Amino acid sequence: MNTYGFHTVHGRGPAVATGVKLANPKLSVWEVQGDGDALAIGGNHFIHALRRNIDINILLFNNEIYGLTKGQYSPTSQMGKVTKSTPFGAVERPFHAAELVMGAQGTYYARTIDTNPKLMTEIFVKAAKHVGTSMVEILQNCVIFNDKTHGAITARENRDDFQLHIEHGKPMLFGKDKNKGIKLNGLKLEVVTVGENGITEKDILVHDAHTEDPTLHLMLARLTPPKFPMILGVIREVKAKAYYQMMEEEFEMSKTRAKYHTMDELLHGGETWEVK
Ligand SMILES: Cc1ncc(C[n+]2csc(CCOP(=O)(O)OP(=O)(O)O)c2C)c(N)n1
Ligand SMILES: [Mg+2]
Repeated sequence: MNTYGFHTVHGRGPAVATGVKLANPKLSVWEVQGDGDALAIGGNHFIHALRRNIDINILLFNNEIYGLTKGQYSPTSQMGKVTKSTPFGAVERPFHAAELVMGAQGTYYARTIDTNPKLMTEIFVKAAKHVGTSMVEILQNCVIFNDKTHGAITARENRDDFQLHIEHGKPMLFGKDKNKGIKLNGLKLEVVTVGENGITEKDILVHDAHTEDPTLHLMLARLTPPKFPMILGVIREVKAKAYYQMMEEEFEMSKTRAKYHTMDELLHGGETWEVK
């Protein structure tokens, strides 16, 4: 890649990316994080980069483990997971990264998977175009320390049933014959089959990524196999002013209210003395 970049302190990438973007809003800023990095040591920085809607793109590579340090459990490791630091199984409930995005009023959340570079490219392009913090979660395998952690979703025999690629404005259909779909039943989502029990395509939810209310986005992001397919694609993409835009507006406004406009005016604005 023909780009500038640098490594920062583990977990503090969002703080550095925030500074880079605000110092020069014309830059396209991309920040690469791991699940331990973004959701454990850097959880605080992560949520505020989302809440502030800094116009940066966060790529969260979620392999559900601390890979670099050789296999300790992370906040996304599944409950019961045996790792170097949980020899009898993890007793914590894992985060869905999306829960933090919605909880922090994030404006863009998409999920993709390492085995599908085409979908990944589409999502990255959309993230780049989004004004505000874009958070792309990439479900990633760690061959050495957490092999096949997303195996249920990627296995050839399950792929069609356990992956649903959603698109704004399109019905949420999936399966080999594209006849299974997601239906809203009261306050719950369920999987139904078109053509069975009087279900028609009209019963299937149509994806609205642009609605401000995050309720349904969160419900979709929380679905997991085997009961549901994993939802991939752009789940949430809503318009809101980015931090640097509001900062620039405030800066302009402050100039109209300012008592002094130049350094000279400031220096001569008060009582002055001449030293002889
Ligand atoms: C300030 C600081 N604390 C701890 C570490 C040690 N450390 C390096 S990588 C890592 C965890 C990496 O896990 P994750 O973010 O999930 O990335 P992965 O290696 O799995 O891609 C830790 C704890 C560090 N480098 N710096
Ligand atoms: Mg990791």
